Amino acid sequence: MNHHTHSACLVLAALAAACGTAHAQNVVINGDFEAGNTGFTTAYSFAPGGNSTEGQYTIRSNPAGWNGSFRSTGDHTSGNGLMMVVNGQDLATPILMWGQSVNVVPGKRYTFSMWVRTVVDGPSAILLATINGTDLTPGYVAPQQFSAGWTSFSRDWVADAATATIAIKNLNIATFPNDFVIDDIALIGASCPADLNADQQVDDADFQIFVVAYDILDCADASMPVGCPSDLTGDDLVDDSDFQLFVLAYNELLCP
Ligand SMILES: [Ca+2]
Ligand SMILES: [Ca+2]
Ligand SMILES: [Ca+2]
Ligand SMILES: [Ca+2]
Repeated sequence: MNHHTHSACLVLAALAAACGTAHAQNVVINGDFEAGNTGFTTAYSFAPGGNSTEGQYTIRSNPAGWNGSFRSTGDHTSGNGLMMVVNGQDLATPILMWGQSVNVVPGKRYTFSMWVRTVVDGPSAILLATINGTDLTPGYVAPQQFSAGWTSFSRDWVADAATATIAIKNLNIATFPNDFVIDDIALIGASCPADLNADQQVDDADFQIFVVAYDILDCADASMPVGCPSDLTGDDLVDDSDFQLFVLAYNELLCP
């Protein structure tokens, strides 16, 4: 492999740390709703004054008071911030509850996550996130009890383009109760997955680790290192598609 870019980057790093530091960043805008009713699209109806029917939502610091049946809870971010309060709709087909397009790095692995809390006891949200048309299965069935508190789920996704168009739907199409709040929607890139020995560089030492896993191939093989870290695409195989991602990181040398 060609190392001329490596030495250049090392010189820059020595001079000014110009090659960056490792930091996992959420690329979703206003995923915590602290900026209010902005930054996302939805097919639900915004009803800030109060809830009169299914299919409405608002952005509030407490679901109680918006609808007389909704329980009182703080948001997930801080306990005092804002959240999206949703009265699940009763249409035959789930509609877009929350959507946003964000910039991502092609080939990079991301983790999508969000938080939900049921505010009227009974069958509640079944949340499914879709990115660029790919369903991040399985959908998440929220606990039916308010007493379960805030719960979260996460799903991995490998960027197939420079833009991620995220669409979150509630698959529960029942009228009642199907009432819940959501908060802290996130899409966070893996900081440096090809750095297999965790020294903040992707170099020959990592390549030697990768090659061993590549020769084994199957993550289910007993001889594969625990967790199969060389499977950069998350398909339970260490093959050419992982090698292509590894090479991209190797050419960068330093972790972002
Ligand atoms: Ca919040
Ligand atoms: Ca409802
Ligand atoms: Ca390394
Ligand atoms: Ca793989």
